[in-house]
Amino acid sequence: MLARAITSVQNGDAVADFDGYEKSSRKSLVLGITGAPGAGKSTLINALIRHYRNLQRSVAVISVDPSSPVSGGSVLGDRLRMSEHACDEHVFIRSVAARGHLGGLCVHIDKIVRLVDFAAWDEIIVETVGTGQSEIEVAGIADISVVVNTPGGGDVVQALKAGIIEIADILVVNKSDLDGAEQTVRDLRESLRWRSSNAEKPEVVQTVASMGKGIDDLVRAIDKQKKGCEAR
Ligand SMILES: Nc1nc2c(ncn2[C@@H]2O[C@H](COP(=O)(O)OP(=O)(O)O)[C@@H](O)[C@H]2O)c(=O)[nH]1
Ligand SMILES: [Mg+2]
Repeated sequence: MLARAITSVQNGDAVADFDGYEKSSRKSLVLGITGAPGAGKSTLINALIRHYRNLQRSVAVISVDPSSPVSGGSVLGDRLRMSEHACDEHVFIRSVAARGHLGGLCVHIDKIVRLVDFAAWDEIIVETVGTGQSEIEVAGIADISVVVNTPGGGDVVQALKAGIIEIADILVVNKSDLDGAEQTVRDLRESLRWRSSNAEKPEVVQTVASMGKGIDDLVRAIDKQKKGCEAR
């Protein structure tokens, strides 16, 4: 029913079965996972799903596919990365196309998130691919924004340029099994000094998503942010 309703939203059709979803108040916090293609977002989400399922919590994941030639295989890739949960009825995974909304998120992403929330999932995760404006947009939808970086590759410089550091609640250095991870952590911490807001500095967490390492640290950082959201 939810999958069908999302399709209706995407097509601009009326949504059956979810009366009043647009006006209902949000129940679950939305976790945004953003970062460059290949940073390991889907692998990280797979590990998070595993964690939340161990706690008997249901998880819905919305992956925003940029539909660009560069990352054309991302829909398949995301599914593949999370396939161990494909048969779990308490896990809902849906890819939505960004559909030409230039460099940004799917036009209806806010409605889709509302629908998912209305359908009462405990954990809602939104994955966005790309660098730049789309991350800023997802931050507007997410209650907690996790920005995924990797060692080397100039990610930090890119992130700074795009203003991503500004919107991050938590910074992850994934692929910390690769050379240069410590340096990337230092670069990120350094870049935080330039953050304009007086708000608490985001935590920098190291992970090796493909091996499930550092997930506990990430969850701890997320839980801390959740407490902050609930207090507000
Ligand atoms: N070495 C290493 N590779 C990883 C790690 N996490 C993910 N990967 C690999 O990085 C590639 C891209 O991962 P994916 O989760 O699809 O990235 P996404 O595009 O950000 O969603 C895959 O081949 C993963 O197996 C990690 O911690 N270390
Ligand atoms: Mg992905």
